[in-house]
Amino acid sequence: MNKPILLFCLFWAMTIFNSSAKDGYKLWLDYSPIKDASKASELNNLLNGVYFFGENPTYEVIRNELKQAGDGMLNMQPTFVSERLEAANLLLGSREQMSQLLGLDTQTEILKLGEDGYWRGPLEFEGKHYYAIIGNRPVGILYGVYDWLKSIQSNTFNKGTQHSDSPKIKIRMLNHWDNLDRTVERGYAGFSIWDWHKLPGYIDPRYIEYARANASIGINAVSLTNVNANARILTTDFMKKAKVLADLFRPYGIKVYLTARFSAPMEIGGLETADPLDPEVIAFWKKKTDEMYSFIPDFGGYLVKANSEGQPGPHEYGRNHAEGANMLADALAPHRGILIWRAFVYSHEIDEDRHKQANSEFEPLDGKFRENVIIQVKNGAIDFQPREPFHPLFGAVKETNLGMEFQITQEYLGQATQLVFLAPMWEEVLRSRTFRPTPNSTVAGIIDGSDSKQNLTLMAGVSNIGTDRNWTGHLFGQANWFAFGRQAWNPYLSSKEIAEEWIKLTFGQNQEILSTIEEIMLESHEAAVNYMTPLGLHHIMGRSHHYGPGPWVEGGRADWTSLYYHKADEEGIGFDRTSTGSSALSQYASQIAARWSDPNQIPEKLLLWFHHLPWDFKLRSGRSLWDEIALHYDKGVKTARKMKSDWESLESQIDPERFVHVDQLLAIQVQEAEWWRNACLLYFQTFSKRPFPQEIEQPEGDLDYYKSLSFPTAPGIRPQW
Ligand code: GCW
Repeated sequence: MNKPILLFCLFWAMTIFNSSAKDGYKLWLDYSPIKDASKASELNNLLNGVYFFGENPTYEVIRNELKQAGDGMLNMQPTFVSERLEAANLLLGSREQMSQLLGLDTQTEILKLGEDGYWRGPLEFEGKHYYAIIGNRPVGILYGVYDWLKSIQSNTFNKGTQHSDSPKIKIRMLNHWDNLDRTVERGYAGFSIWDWHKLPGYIDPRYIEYARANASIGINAVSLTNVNANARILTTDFMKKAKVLADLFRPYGIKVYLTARFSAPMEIGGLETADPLDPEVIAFWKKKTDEMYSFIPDFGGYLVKANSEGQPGPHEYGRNHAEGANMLADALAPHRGILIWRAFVYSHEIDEDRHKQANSEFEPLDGKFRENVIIQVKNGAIDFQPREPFHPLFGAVKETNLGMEFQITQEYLGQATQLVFLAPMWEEVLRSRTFRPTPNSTVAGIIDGSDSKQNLTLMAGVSNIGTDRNWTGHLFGQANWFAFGRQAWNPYLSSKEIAEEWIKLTFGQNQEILSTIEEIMLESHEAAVNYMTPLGLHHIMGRSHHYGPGPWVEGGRADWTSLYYHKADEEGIGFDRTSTGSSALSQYASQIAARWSDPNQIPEKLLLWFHHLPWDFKLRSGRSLWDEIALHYDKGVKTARKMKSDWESLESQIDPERFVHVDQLLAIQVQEAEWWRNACLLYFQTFSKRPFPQEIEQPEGDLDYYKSLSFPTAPGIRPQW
């Protein structure tokens, strides 16, 4: 029997015979037993006397969490004491309720932490020492509890020191691209976890596990449905279903949002138009929205994709995005609802570089949107590519609330067969200097309001969650869900810190495991960029499913072909976005435009995004462009192989279930990396007509073979693509 099959059988046997098999279902909330006796007794002591100030549904959630934590970490059940402060060790409550126990300084400090912040630390009251977790609102206390439990699991808890934290972004949101029939657009982890058919009567236990997981990383908003929206979600029947989810999520501090299809007044309202200035349309949305709030009093609001990729929108009626968004925002405003309008708009009918279209549409509308509107902007101007320069809208508008949209699901980044840790990519975007509105502004500073005027702040991530037992298809997809929550809470965290947190919670404290997995994770994104789209290449994936390489994709809508983006010919390769080309660079601050217009000054990782250059153009290494492209592809493959062998070095230290799962997928990843390299280099060689550099492994295979591959059952495609 070959090794993978042998390992698989072992894994199967473990799963069958071991009900507590590590199948990833528990995510980072595994609460594994504490081995250190003194730490165990410290926690035991705290859990033996948990005192809540007052009552609240969120406290029930906390009690449940403490029970699970006590059970997992100590094999004990906490004792909840009520009315007897003297019997308590761990105090939980709000600043107001606990004010008589807190000095003025601590009270002021906590007050400054705002709605979702928490303070935790030692307290002395009437001669007795306690440990306290305090927030201004119950959800703050919940966040404090999760943070405290995390510190115990990762062995950093110190009872004697204080710790406080609060999120920098107000709305920390998952966007599900889930359809009502449970298919998931760009979802690679099975079907949608929302079982609309069985709602409202049947509550899947997963809903609660989902809410716990999100709350544990600070996520406080979810849009349940696909942005390619179905108006049916706004019918009374579906509102009743959504209400059940909203009620379940409320104690976890999570608000429900839904996607609104712009043409809903026609589809479910019987109107002849969806014109945002039409009084009947306005009345439809007002009535619909009032009805929604009668079911879900704290409904978050609507998320809208309009006039993009065939979705209906205000343009049909000669209205602009502000007129469309404001009409919906006005319907939501009396209920304090938020309207999130996506900036991902482009049309093949407009003869303008796709990179420029969103900026061209939204910049002139700056200042025209209502206060409760947020424009949700993808991190880059094209579409979640393995690497994109930051979107020029960040910095271009000054009077408009901008939110960030990242894609957690790995549509263009290996889907669920590849381990690609996305935090380094997000970190790169968040730290990018925009030079606007001030010379030191960064993307993070704009979206968290510190470099911009906005109070209403948002970070959204397109979910990678599905019905797969481990939630995300690839175990390491969990790290991306986790990282998204952490970066939405604090966009200045480093990907290294986040990786460490996740590894400790998922795999424990062992130093070798930690350093090996951390290295794998931190090199994985650059590796994927190298074997897919190095040096600024982009959008050269297989048609529609975006699985694997497809640099030859042509025909049909130009802006959905690869040729549109790489523009390879016998002269050279790359998209000229300087003033001699599409001038997309002029949408950035002048400091950036000036530097990036020069192929010798632009960061090489973005070179071909902005320049069309000859094959023998010399890079900073002294090598030709062609050689560098080839070397990057080859390097990507070599890193993928190294990731696999590094993982294998941990075989004796990781439980067989998770070891085998990841090991099999890494084997696929290596094959896919080789496929990418071979297919792209053989294809580009037909233009460059140059040999491959000696030092690389010579790409093998036959270009026609690669071109002939087809994947009609690839996951995650919506039927009409
Ligand atoms: O990334 C592209 C996807 C589409 C998606 C679209 C969007 C929801 O290929 O599947 O549609 O972006 O973000 O609206």
